Amino acid sequence: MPSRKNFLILSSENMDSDEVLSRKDFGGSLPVENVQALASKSFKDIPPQYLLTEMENEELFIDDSLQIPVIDMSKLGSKDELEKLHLACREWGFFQLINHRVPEEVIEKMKTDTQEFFQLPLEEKKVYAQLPNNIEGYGQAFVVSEDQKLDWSDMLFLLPQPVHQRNMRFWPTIPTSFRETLDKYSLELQRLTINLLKMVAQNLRQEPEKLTSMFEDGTQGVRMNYHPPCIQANKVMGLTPHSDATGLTLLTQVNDVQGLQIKKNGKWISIEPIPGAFIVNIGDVFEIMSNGKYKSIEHRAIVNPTIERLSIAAFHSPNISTMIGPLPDIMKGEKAIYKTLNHEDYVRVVLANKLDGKTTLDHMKI
Ligand SMILES: O=C(O)CCC(=O)C(=O)O
Repeated sequence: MPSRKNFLILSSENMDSDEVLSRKDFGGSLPVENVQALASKSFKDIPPQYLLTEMENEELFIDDSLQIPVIDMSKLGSKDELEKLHLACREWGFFQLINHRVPEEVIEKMKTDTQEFFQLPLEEKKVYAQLPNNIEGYGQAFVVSEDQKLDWSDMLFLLPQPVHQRNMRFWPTIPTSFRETLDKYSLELQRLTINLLKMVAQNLRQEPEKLTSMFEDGTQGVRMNYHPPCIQANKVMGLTPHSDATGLTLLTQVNDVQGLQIKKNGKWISIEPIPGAFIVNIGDVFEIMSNGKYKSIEHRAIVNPTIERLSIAAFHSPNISTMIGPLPDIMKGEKAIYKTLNHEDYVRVVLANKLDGKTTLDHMKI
């Protein structure tokens, strides 16, 4: 059996890329202009596709008096911390996770390799550009029509888990450590997700193994976001308001530039990341599985007028054989408020729509 490290190398060298690409595809995103390149040009007016409408601009009311809960992973053996986690998932859908045991050097290396990748000349990054009908690669996600509004950002999206389905075609080789770095980061975050789910299961009165088995061999997508600065930052959006269509997201802010905001009681709250913590959020799949008990919250990323902003979001979903619907054990006889779909059909619903608030959940409501 090849070791994990060897597997990584074998994947990149031996996989026939046509073979990988001919796997069941779920559609992709239309190609759009590179925003980093656009932002480096001097232009008088921001291209109209990026301009927020007046209504979107009015919606910028921010309440800075609140912060999301902080959960200490090392205390989750105690009833009080477990209750705090339950409340965070129910009332906030977002929390910061400290003492999570992912080694600091693994996180820091992931951050520096991501920064180095986005600093490469455009032509070098384009080697990993998205291809038609494929969601992985360098570009933008969720562009489904020629005339939709665009985000002021570029991204590199990869699917590191399950390992045997990795498409190394899109994994950068510069910086030279990138592949190994992402391999380590991906594995640590997958492990952390499973450990966190064991705690979540206790709170939902679920057998932990029943829940975790759905996420073992599950899908993990890692999206590295790059938001260039914009002189008229208040006229553009780094990442459109959306909820995550997946199960559980672990987010790292790469550099010290604030930008993430979440919607609470109709107002936007700016998140202040705690150094070393992960920002965790409940995704739509979890809201569906918990039949609405846990909340998948709308969030967005705003742009800084003078400094670039980078973040890394790791999305965790159940394995592809899991049906997406309310879990019978959690419902205990109550009426389902969401439909049940097979996972592949669910992914198609997600990718057919542009990123827009909670549209996926609207499609899934009964
Ligand atoms: O950049 C951020 O802080 C948020 C990223 C995010 O929401 C996403 O990638 O889906």
